[in-house]
Amino acid sequence: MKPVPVKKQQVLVDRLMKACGGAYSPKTRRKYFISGPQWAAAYQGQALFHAPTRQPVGFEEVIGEYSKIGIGHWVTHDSDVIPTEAMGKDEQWQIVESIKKSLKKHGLECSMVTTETFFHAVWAASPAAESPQVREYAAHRVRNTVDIGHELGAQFAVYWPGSLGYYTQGAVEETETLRWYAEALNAACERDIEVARKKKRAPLKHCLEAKPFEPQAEILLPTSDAMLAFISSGLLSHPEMVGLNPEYLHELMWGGAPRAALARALVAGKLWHFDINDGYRLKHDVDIAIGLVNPLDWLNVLVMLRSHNYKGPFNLDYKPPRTTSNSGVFAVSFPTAVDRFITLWEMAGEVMEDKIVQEAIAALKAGGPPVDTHDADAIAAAHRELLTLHELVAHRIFQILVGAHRGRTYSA
Ligand code: GLT
Ligand code: MN
Ligand code: MN
Repeated sequence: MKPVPVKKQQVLVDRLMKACGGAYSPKTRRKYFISGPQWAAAYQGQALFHAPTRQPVGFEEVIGEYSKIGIGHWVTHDSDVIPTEAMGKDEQWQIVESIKKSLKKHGLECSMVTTETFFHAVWAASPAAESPQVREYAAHRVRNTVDIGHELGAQFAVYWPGSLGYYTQGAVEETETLRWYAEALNAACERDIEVARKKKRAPLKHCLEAKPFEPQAEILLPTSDAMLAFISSGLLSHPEMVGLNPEYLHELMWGGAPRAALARALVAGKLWHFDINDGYRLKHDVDIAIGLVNPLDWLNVLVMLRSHNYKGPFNLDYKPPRTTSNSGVFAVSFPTAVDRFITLWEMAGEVMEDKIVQEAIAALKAGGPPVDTHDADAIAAAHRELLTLHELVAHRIFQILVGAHRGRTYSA
């Protein structure tokens, strides 16, 4: 193949995108509770060892492009759209007004708002720092996010306390820091109760998001399980208002099984919001798009969520790779991520309805013939053949993933 002139590259990408086929219409995409973060589309590819590879984009463009794709919900950090120095001031409310106009114009809803408590220098010692001034400022920022959330019509607020921790031990006393962090959440919940009453709206659902490493070296709430313990620790004044926003990759990062982490959130009644993406175990937060690394695991995750009637949002918290261009973000990254999600979601429905899977699981639950239930050897013998079904079910789910259940074969 000849070198591709710069002028022709975008056309080539568009043509191959079309050739991929299998895209859902924007109308179909809008039927799912999928949200697109401002920060994901606006991510410029920068990192500690990486210069940006893309130009900045503002909320107008992101909302407009999400609308064209068929992403029905938009989410944001306060600081993604409001300069830190304008927080809580008149300028903030002017920006919020123009966001409202833009959402209305493009037919999107804001489903979630989140406070940035990790980027600015003020958070160097975390939002629950020793200095009461920092903590008062943190309370101000989360209260302000609650105000913005209600103004934009959001249902959820998310908190990612990734800077709650330290690099060096000694100065930070962990129990004290956790108490101080709880105070910030309490401030948010108390403000929420007030504003919701005034505006005659339901209070927001406040969701904690864990990540096991980054940006602190040691993190005080590193997993969703740690957060469940924190919610029921007695430190929160309104634990019923606080739940979880697990992120698929963040559970993988510490070596956990995302499905099991979600199960623990489900049985606690705290699975309220879900960040969807993909990546690798025991690596940094690579935020790859859903299904590009672990499609089979994702299929199983969605079977679980469908069978538990999860109705919360699926938030596309992933970072388009640095190799993708500005136009590629909206032409390739987001539509393909949405379409893989929908495909996996619908496929999960097929798994649930599959006669072979159903019969195998029913048989496993029926068990073997009655034997003495105090006799381990007899019980094992009574189930010897039946238990092969575990592997058979896994194989069947793989067949559904690759379409082999419909007779599709893969050979020359
Ligand atoms: C940050 C983090 C994400 C969180 C965002 C919400 S911030 O990008 O890595 O996983 O969801 O604050
Ligand atoms: Mn996330
Ligand atoms: Mn992440």
